[in-house]
This record gives sequence, structure tokens and C-alpha cells, in this order.
Amino acid sequence: MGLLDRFKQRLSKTRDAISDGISGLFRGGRAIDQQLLDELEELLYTSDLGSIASDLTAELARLHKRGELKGEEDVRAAMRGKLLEILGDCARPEPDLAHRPTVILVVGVNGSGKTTSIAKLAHRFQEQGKSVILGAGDTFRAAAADQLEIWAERNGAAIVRQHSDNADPAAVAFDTCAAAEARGVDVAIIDTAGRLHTQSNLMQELEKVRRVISKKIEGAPHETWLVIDGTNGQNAIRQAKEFTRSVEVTGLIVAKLDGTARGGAIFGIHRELGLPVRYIGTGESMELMERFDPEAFVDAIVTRTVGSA
Ligand SMILES: Nc1nc2c(ncn2[C@@H]2O[C@H](COP(=O)(O)OP(=O)(O)O)[C@@H](O)[C@H]2O)c(=O)[nH]1
Ligand SMILES: [Mg+2]
Repeated sequence: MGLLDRFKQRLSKTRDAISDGISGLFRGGRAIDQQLLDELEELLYTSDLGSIASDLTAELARLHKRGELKGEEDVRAAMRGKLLEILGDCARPEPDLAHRPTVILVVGVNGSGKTTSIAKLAHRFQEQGKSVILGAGDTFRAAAADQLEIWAERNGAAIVRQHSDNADPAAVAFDTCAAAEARGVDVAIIDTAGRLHTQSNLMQELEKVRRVISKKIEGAPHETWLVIDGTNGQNAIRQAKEFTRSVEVTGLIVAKLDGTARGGAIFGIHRELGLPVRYIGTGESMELMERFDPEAFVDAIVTRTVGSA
């Protein structure tokens, strides 16, 4: 199955909300008028496209006035163009992992999907022939390191962890980098405890983790990825925005997009944060993460389902 079909399948709730929602508006062969455009704007709000809804409908109204918006397919095409424009600078190739080790730090609020995403990244990079070591930098609870260790075992990846509660995460990060260097491992992925931007001591701790990593390996961490819970819509955007004010983030992973009709939030997330979405989580198991491809994503949510009225 190609990427577009996988997106369609795994993002079906968002697709239903947007694509089938548009079909619903045109049911019975309705013509485009202000009323229909208003209903479309409402639909965009309910699909968590709220932050870009007014731009999108203004563009549609403009095209309509010029007589360039004749029917459903024109609306979809115009939306597609506008949505792709918003994600324009979001496309990124797979990270080149050129450094050995390439160090990736993974941060975010509690429960956003960090540890699961790390397991998925490890799986992905290993499939690409890279060796991977994981650092259990969520030292708040021993259970967090246990969870990472289980994933490491399933992946056959190495792991660096401490067994006591409340170990120093910076020490774990240091040890992970040291082990990666000593063993010649390609990629080191370091987990962290969930935190909120309001917990300034914890945000400082994250800065310390980054500092210690950069002292051990020049130029590291090469990537700091913020994991966002895709089911949280606008709320996730606010949290992420605050987060990126205190810590330097280089990219986003939007998790849990399989379970939500709110996948449209990605547009607001990208626009508000100005960061590339690197991957999206589309399920709980290790293989269910995809490189974020703007074109496939937009096509998966706005193209018409063949056979729908
Ligand atoms: N459906 C779905 N569930 C996910 C995804 N990513 C993570 N989860 C679930 O979200 C919950 C929290 O994930 P976890 O990785 O422990 O979050 P952390 O606290 O940020 O490390 C777990 O139950 C995961 O199985 C995803 O892409 N899809
Ligand atoms: Mg975790």
C-alpha cells in the first residue's frame, strides 16, 4: 500500500470529517453561495482547521466572486492549493543521520507519545540499516525506563538506563552519548520526562540535558523533536508554542492522528510554530509512524472518496 493509501486509511476520521463533510455540503447538487461558504467555514472549525478557516474561506469567496469556483471539485482543488501553501516549507527528507552518533533528544508534555515515538524511530532507523541506542532520560519513575527497555528489547536496540528513581537525566544523557561513541552506534535517541512549560525548574533541567549532551559531543543534540498529542487540537498548539519558547526545538512529531478527527490541527501547528512536522503517529504499534509528507497528507484529507455522492 502506498503512502497516500496508508494516510487515507490511518487518518480516516480526519478524512471523514473534511472530505466527506465537503461531499455532504454539496449533496443534492447545491450551488455555491454565501450560505454554502458559511457552512464550509463551520465545517473547517469543527475539523480543527479553525486557525486557518477564515483565510481559507476568504480565498474561496474571492475565487467565487471571480467566477472561478463552479462546483465541488473546484472547492476541493482550491482548498488543496491553499493547504499545501500553508505546509509549503514543511516538507523534509528523511534525516540524513550523517553524524555518528546522530543524537536526537525527544521532549514534550506528559503522555504526548514520546516513548512510543522513540520506539517507532528506533524501528525505522534500524530498518534503514542504522544501529540505535536509546537513553532512558525519563528518570522520574523507574516504570518509564522499564517501558523504554521493553521497546528496546523488541527492537533489539541497546539502552542506557539507571535503576534508581529520580536519577539525574543529564547523567543518563551523558552516558548514552558516551556509550554511543564508544560502540560506534549510528543514532542515539534520548527520552525525557514529560513536563509543562510552566514548570520552570523542569524546563531548566531540559536545558541542562542539552548542555551536557553538547559538551560530550560537539554539535549535539543534532535534533530536538517535540512530540505533540494530535488529539489535543488547539490546546496542543498552545502548549507547544510555550514549550518552544523555553527550549530550542528543531522539529515536531504529531502522535495519535489515527484516533482523531482533529488532524486538521496540523496546519495550525505548523503555522503557529514555524517548525517542520517530521513524523506523524498513526497507531500504537512500532510500524505505525509515517514521515510527514504534506502532499499525501493534504490529498488524504481533501480528495473525494470515489463513489461518494
Ligand atoms: N493510537 C495511538 N496511540 C498512541 C500513539 N502514540 C502514542 N500512543 C499512546 O499514547 C499513550 C502515551 O504514550 P507514551 O509514549 O507513553 O507517552 P509519553 O508519556 O509522552 O512517553 C500510550 O498509551 C501510547 O500507546 C499513536 O500514534 N496512536
Ligand atoms: Mg514516556
